[in-house]
Amino acid sequence: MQITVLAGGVGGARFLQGLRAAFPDDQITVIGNTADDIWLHGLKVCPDLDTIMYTLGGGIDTARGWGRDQETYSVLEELGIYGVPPLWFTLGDRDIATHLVRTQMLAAGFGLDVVTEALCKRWNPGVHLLPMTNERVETHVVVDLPEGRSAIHFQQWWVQMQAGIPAREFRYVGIDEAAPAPGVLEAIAGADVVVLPPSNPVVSIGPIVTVPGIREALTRTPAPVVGVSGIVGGRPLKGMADKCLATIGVPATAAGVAGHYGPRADGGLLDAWVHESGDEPPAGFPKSLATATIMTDQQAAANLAEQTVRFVL
Ligand code: FO1
Repeated sequence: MQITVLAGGVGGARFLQGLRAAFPDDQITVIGNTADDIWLHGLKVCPDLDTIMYTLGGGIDTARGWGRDQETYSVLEELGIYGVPPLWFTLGDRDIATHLVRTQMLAAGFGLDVVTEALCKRWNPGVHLLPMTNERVETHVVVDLPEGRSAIHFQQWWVQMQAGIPAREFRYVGIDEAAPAPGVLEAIAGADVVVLPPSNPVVSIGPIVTVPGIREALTRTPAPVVGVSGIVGGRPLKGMADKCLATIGVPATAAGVAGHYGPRADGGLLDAWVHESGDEPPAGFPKSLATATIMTDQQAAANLAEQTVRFVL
């Protein structure tokens, strides 16, 4: 069976661990968000691709859900002593090696898809990890700073400001010029099932489905498309999806997110929706499943992933 998953960072990676455990003999292709990417100290950092690669490859810092395990921070310390910013984005020494390999391969002219494939040869994540596009796309956040309204990089809003000031608007800079990376459209058209896991609907799933051609591929694929809520009882399980949803005027509820993605019959993305027992089912969906969606451990993630796929097959 071909399972295709559109995924962002921590929530998506945890779901993918469960999916791989539940369907060990099936082909899983992941279309990873790259709008979180940031150039720092001359290095291309791809947080969502790396979180998926490290998590499934066994190299993730499990406490944080991002970055490497057994990490050291000598380079960052030295940058601090040199007084070279930014220092608010914690890059560990092992993680920097990944960005060095990626940056030199990009400089040699390889596409991000080829770079990601090369990095995955070492990590062997057990899924086929594709960037959503090879072109540079960055989510910038419009905020009101003392000096006036400004657009800052998503990571600065998310990490340095901890999303502490309201985002007036999210802009996926470069997305109009982006094309789906090689293999992306085929992975959607040829899937037996497509899953939108509990990743951030605005800054993770949002950019992926905005890459020209991807939304159309999702509405056209013969495969059932099923979404999983990352919001339980009106609260995001991880991250700050509620702050992002407020910016686009979507209620921070499971039903609100389902409505935002929309039922396929009305031109939306989803055939089915999986949400936490006790949360409101979404209106207008032919199929919705109420179950345990909190991935407290790998078994819970595997149970959720298995139910999500079996529910629509
Ligand atoms: N998140 C933080 O909250 N603080 C950090 O210093 C930080 C560094 C970092 C370095 C590499 C990486 O791959 C991810 C990192 N993240 C950090 C997480 C990152 O902001 C998020 O993973 C995504 O961008 C949101 O999904």
